[in-house]
Amino acid sequence: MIYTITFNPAIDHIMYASEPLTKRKNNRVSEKALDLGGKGLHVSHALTQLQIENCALTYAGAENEAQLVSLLKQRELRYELFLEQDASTRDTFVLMDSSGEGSLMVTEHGFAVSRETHDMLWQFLLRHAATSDTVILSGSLPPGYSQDRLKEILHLLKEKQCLIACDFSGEALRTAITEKVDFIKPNEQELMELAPSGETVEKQLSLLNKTVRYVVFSRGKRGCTALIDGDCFHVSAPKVKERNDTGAGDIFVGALFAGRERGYSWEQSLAFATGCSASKATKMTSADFDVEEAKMFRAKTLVKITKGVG
Ligand code: TA6
Repeated sequence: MIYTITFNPAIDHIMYASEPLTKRKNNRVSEKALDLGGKGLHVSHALTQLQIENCALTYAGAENEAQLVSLLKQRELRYELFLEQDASTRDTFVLMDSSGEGSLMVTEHGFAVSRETHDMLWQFLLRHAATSDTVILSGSLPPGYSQDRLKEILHLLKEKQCLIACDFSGEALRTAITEKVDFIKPNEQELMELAPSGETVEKQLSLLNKTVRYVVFSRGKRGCTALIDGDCFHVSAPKVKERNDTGAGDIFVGALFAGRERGYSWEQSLAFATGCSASKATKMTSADFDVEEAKMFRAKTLVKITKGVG
């Protein structure tokens, strides 16, 4: 079983302006959509689309629970909500235009999670997580959610010997590394924040790989570099007509672990994930991708393998 954990879910309001977005002007929306927001929920969407058994675990605000549940059901996710009373799940606004220069995302902080609600998640994992499970923790932490609370979750999952994958940034990413999780996926900004200036990317990745078994360095439309058990995979992404890059990294993570669940090699899983992520970028919403289109993009993905980091 794969569990995803979303500490800070969101409701994404996606708006498309037919003219280039301009400050000090009333930019008219020609298309809009609502979608699930929060990285772990997107990972679960990818796993569900790919028929991989999974359960999305997420904190949620009780005030607008119905809105989030409606989106979870639309995407046919299996989920467990850990409700915070007198709180609302945050909104994210994703603005795009015809310029093709990517999306502009504006995200609220979200609600503070009480000790009681945190304990509900911890108790659920104590009862249900098993050694053969993969647990994917993604996205930002809620306001005031301490690293100690994150460590409580990670320590429990390590005691259960689950495979722990973290798609975090900032302090949470540092915690994941010091806690020696199994997988991280830093992007360029996150890698730069992690390591002292002047270190080459290859050196930084090698150092991380001494602590974390699987390190995937995400370069967005330029593909990724993955260090897996001493091998280095350089993956180039196919060129696509981008509509909305939001969620592409999350779909990559979901498809990567879907590939592993299907018994694909790491090389095959990385290429498959790249194809799915590329398909997502061609869609307007935060999580849609087309499985058949992904296979076509996968065929255009190149993977070069070198021993160590070359
Ligand atoms: O990765 C896409 C996304 O999950 C959007 O859906 C939006 O909700 C935002 O990122 C939330 O990011 P955060 O890092 O705060 O979890």
